[in-house]
Amino acid sequence: MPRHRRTIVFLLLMVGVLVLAPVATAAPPEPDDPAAPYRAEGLGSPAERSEVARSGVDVLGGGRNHLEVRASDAEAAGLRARGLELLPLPELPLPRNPFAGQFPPGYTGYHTYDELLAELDSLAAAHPDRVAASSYGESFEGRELPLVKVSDNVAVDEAEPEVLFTCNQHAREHLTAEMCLRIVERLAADPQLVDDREVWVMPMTNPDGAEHDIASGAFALWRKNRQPNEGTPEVGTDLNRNWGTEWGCCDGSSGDPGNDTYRGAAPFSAPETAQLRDWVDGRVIGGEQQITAHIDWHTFSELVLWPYGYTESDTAPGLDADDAATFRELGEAMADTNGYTPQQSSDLYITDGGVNDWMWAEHDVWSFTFEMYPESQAEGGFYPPDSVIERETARNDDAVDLLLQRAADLP
Ligand code: 0X9
Ligand code: CA
Ligand code: CA
Ligand code: ZN
Repeated sequence: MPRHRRTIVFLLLMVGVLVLAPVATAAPPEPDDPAAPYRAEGLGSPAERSEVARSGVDVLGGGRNHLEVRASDAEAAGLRARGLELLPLPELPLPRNPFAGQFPPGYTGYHTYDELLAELDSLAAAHPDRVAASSYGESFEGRELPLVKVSDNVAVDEAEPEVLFTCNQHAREHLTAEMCLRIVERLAADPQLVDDREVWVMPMTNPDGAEHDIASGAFALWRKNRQPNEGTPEVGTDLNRNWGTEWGCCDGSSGDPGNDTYRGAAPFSAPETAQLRDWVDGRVIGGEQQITAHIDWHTFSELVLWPYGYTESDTAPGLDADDAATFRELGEAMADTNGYTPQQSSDLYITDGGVNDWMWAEHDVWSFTFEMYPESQAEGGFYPPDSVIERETARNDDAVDLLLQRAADLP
């Protein structure tokens, strides 16, 4: 190519880069789901709510008489054809993010994965006798799965009741990572609380998904992990449908890799659930599971939920009437402290392959799901601004303390 032509080609390339680059960073593509939020009214029974949850729509949250969902036009028409009343909800005015990979303005109080690890390290450095930061494995994309132990004599495995808190199985539920972080901070600062307890915290059990949710210029509304699904372009498994107890039994999850509640190709097919399982299995020492109680934190709807999720029955194999009564009593006592609504998880809608069912069925761990703030999509849904973090995580301090207290004398 003659020299002047090369120059022209070079100049054209430069112009292309200059024109395209700002477009690529300032206006990233919309999430590829054009669905809109709705409130589905008049769902007075768990069966009706489960039916809607099964229809393929993205369930955002729910309560005693309703569900909030994201539905495409076709899905909304289908639900209406079944006689359902669908009220459009406001689309959140979510900010665009000028800094890909960071939280946008109004959200910078939330921790990215790197910021979370740095915070855990600095807490461990500040309280070396009470806080130990480590990892229980690696995510699909190779991120360390963070694990924190908080206890007196933290380096020693003492004969103390052990309690586990897990956060952020669902990527877009960022407030939950802040909840786990607060638990670590508060227990680290108050030696009395962990004098005779061993508290384990997994603040980000789905780091690939959480990072993906903030990776572009807009929140991705991402729920699952980031594992590819063989033979399809669809990415991700819903970690809270991938657990091995009654996996896929009851139409409480999806077999479609494109669905938000895809259960995965097999129980524990996600490295994130498999390694969490292995770690909990490893807490069986001398034939005895050391963990007595567990909360898996989610957003949103302001609920306290307990097993089983796979069946509407209050009792089922491994969960008798006494167990059900204890779950209810403890769940209600915790809900009394934060104003959430307490119920068996299947009273919301049926889910199979959820973590609570496995924790109880496999290890007799008193395992709860807390669905945090807000109550509704109308109050921010999965994306409330960082100004609520302090208030809405502190709201659960008493419930956490109560669970720690009760962990000593649970059956
Ligand atoms: O569906 C879930 O996994 C949880 N709700 S969320 O909106 N955060 O995705 C609820 C799990 C509790 N179990 C049952 N409802 N059965
Ligand atoms: Ca200890
Ligand atoms: Ca111990
Ligand atoms: Zn969730």
